[in-house]
Amino acid sequence: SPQAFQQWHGDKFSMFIHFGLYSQLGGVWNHQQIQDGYSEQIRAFAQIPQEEYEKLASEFNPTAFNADSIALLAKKAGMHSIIFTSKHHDGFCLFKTATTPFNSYDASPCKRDFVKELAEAAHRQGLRFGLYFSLIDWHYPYASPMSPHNADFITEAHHNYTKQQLKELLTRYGTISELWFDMGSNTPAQSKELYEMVHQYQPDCMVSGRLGNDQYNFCVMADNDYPEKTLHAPWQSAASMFNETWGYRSWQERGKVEDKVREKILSLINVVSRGGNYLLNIGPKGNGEVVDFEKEVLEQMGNWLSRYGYA
Ligand code: FUL
Repeated sequence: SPQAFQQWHGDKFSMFIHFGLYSQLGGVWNHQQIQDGYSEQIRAFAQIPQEEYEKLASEFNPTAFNADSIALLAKKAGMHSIIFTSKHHDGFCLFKTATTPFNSYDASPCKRDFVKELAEAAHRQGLRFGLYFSLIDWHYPYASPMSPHNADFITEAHHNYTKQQLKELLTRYGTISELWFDMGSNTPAQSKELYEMVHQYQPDCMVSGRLGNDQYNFCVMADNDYPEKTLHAPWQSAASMFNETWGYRSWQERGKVEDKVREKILSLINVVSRGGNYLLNIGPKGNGEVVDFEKEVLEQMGNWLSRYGYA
């Protein structure tokens, strides 16, 4: 609806969070820095066997993950919503689900539902809350086999599995502002079904273009990409702090906070002045702690915005 669009468009600046089992590795496997590919996809790039990767679930206990302080940080940064990786390509669910034991509540000592924690914390801060959801799944046994850059097709079993998880996500956590589907090779019928399902449970939820087959409420640029002119469809640019990764990378060269603040403020202005929404990512460490550098960048962006009356 036009109202849902207006509301979403009003977000302008939002926080993306990539957090999962991969955060514990921080871009390192077998004492080696894995240079190829994004660190959230380390399972594929380092060819980590499934059993080894599953062990990470039994060690996952991010005691420093504090949803309230993350929501507060987003608010201080002048952001209006938070989009969280409910499930990335590795298939590990950061929420309690009946569909698979491979989730942070059942497979991990922490027994936590991070979607719930963040949804509640965001809503408490008056922020909107949305979900990233990967349409490829490297853990689900009846999906197409792992490939770092796409599945050949989505099997019917996998599509049904997705629908069950989506129903849980859309019915248990209050209002979901956007569903950031990623990396699907859906058939037109599969995309349409998911699109309709989202609106059945959450009429005002905005669906990302990466669902495929023109079933969307807003377009997403390629990763870290900006259009060269004003677009007239609803659109969003999603950016990581460093182009190389979205998930935590322990050995990332970060440079100076001031330089990053300037770079990201220029991107924010570029996007928002052309009518887009800017989604800026943080990748907390495996223990759940927000990287100091990223925290400082966001705080300083917020200071700048409030100095000019925008936050
Ligand atoms: C991409 C994914 O493959 C990356 O891992 C990341 O999640 C980015 C935001 O979207 O398509």
